[in-house]
Amino acid sequence: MDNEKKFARTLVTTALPYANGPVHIGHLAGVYVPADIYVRYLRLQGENVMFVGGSDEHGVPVTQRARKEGITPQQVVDRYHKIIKESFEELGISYDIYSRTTSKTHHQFAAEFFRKLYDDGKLIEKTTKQFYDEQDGKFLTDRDVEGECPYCHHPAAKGNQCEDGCGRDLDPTELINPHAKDSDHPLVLKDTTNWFLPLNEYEGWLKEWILEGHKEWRTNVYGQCKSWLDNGLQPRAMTRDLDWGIPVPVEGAEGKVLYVWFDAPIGYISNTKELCEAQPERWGTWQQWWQQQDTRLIHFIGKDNIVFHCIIFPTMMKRRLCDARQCAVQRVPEPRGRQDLN
Ligand code: B3M
Ligand code: ZN
Repeated sequence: MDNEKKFARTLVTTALPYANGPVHIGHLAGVYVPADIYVRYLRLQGENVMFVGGSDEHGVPVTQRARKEGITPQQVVDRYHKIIKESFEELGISYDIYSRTTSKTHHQFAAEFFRKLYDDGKLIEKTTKQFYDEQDGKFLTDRDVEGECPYCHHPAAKGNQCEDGCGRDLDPTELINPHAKDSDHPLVLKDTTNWFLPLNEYEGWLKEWILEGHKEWRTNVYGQCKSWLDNGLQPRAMTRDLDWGIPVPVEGAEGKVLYVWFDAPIGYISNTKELCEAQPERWGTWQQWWQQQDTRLIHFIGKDNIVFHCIIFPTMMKRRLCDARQCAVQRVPEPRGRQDLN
């Protein structure tokens, strides 16, 4: 593995499971046990390794669970974070830190991360049309809209993807007979402004960095990245009209939060920070782990998470932490079996 280069430290992360249910055997077999075995192996080799995990406590999966159970999102994540953390402990997954994205450290760090991008003019402000439930007075996220798939005509495609049909990525406005997932409230399309990460501006860099620089990535990971890059990248929204999440730290952005796929990978960094601040003599600083050329970064993820870890997060990092990501070598092991992490 990466034999050509000597690294001073290795940071291993595991996908942050949504705290909307317990972890199951698929998660464990596909991500957490392999990561733990790998980390234990590195430790036995005398390597300086940090093993970082945590719960992903924002996003629609949590709000959906809260709605289903008639409790608040905070109650959902408190319940499941505890259950998940205890499962990992009982199983002997040897994390150096297992934290959560509702932690104060993470909220502050993710908000600052966004704010720096915003202040540096690295985000695009765009107004788009989103489905709005006038009865409840709120926007629906793409996943909360359902309808018939315009391609394969599956009757219950989700607004973001035809998950149980042809698998295509969708825009909710493409759906035939769009309606709210959990109610029969009529929907209207309404303008809303959000902030986008211009992935397209990074296509050249990503092509070089991934397609030339990381030929050692697992075949399916490399292949999926190549297909994304060949199809051309579009600006991607990093904020959402939702009431559960990290508030967008910009004046006039009330009622908007950071997109969960923006804040969750930042969780790897804020959890590193939390650990470094708790034991600086043992771990040093988070910057050493995330911004130095001699750090090796390895993500263990599910296959649905490839684009976020290989394209979006690196672009965020490049924009925010300058060229750090160019230095940290990232490997994404091929997930085994289905990791139904959603
Ligand atoms: N929680 C999605 C999933 O569980 C998401 C992973 C975040 S990793 C930064 O599949
Ligand atoms: Zn379809």
